[in-house]
Amino acid sequence: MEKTFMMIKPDGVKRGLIGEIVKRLEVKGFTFSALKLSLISKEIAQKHYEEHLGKPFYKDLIEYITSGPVLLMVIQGHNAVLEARKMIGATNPNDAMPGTIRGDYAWEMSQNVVHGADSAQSALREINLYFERHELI
Ligand code: IDP
Repeated sequence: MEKTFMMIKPDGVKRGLIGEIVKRLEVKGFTFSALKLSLISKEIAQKHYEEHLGKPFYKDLIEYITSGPVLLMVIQGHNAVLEARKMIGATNPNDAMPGTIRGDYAWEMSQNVVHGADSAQSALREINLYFERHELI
């Protein structure tokens, strides 16, 4: 079993998509190691997205991700990182296939509903950034 990190971003929470997205993950067969509604601080957001520092969209990205509650998730399953990324779809919703979360629910790159770690290494880094050890079941 592999663990990965996912987040329902502020636009997803505001639009009432928590249930839809959690249901998709459950029906697929993922199990949950942790689920937490949270308001992310600027400091944590900057750590999460440090690879994008200096890019034209960086400031807006930090403002958006800290603009409202997010749902933080640690999910587990076989090849969880890859399988979750497949379910999420392409970063740009215009390129995301129907049937993927972004393909079905998002229109804009800057408001693309969900985040999923892109490698096992990122998953570990992001899980440690958002969760204490005792929060993981
Ligand atoms: P990912 O979320 O699919 O892993 P990343 O390249 O890590 O994609 O980008 C992180 C987030 O930054 C994206 O989900 C998206 O919200 C935002 N982003 C990435 N590139 C752009 C862009 O060119 N314009 C606006 N927002 C962007």
